[in-house]
Amino acid sequence: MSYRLLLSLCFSFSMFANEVTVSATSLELGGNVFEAGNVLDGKRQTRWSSRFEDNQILLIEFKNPLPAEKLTIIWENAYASEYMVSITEDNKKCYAVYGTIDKNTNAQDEIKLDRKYKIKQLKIDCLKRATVYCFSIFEILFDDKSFEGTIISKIDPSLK
Ligand SMILES: [Ca+2]
Repeated sequence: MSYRLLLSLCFSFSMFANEVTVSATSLELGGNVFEAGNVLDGKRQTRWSSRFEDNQILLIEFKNPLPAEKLTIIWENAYASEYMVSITEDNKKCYAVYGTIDKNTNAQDEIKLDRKYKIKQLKIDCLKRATVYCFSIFEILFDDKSFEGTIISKIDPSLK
């Protein structure tokens, strides 16, 4: 393969590769071990974990909108008994797509959306903890698939 061809292949790959920023209002003590981006890294053993307080937010922002009509949230034992999920497609209109006030098991939640969304932002408002510990999510899937691309993790206590 010629150097020029390789270069153009790399260039076109980078044009299509997606990038995501995952922000959380807090992390459990232990810092980066529990960073927010762990919910999209495709590994079932890594997780985001908040500090041990109610009302935490996880915000996922895709550089290129990700089309999906089903979300799967894989909770750790420390799940949310009350939480809400919302989506924006164009950073303007916000769609509340799911909410529960009586989740009583850490079983994964499979959320079928009412249509296919071009997800620009996905926000999970974790309102009430099921345990005295944190909110913790192993992985989030889109149409049963893991995200593929670059992941940036952030802590942003000012998220609303
Ligand atoms: Ca993970």
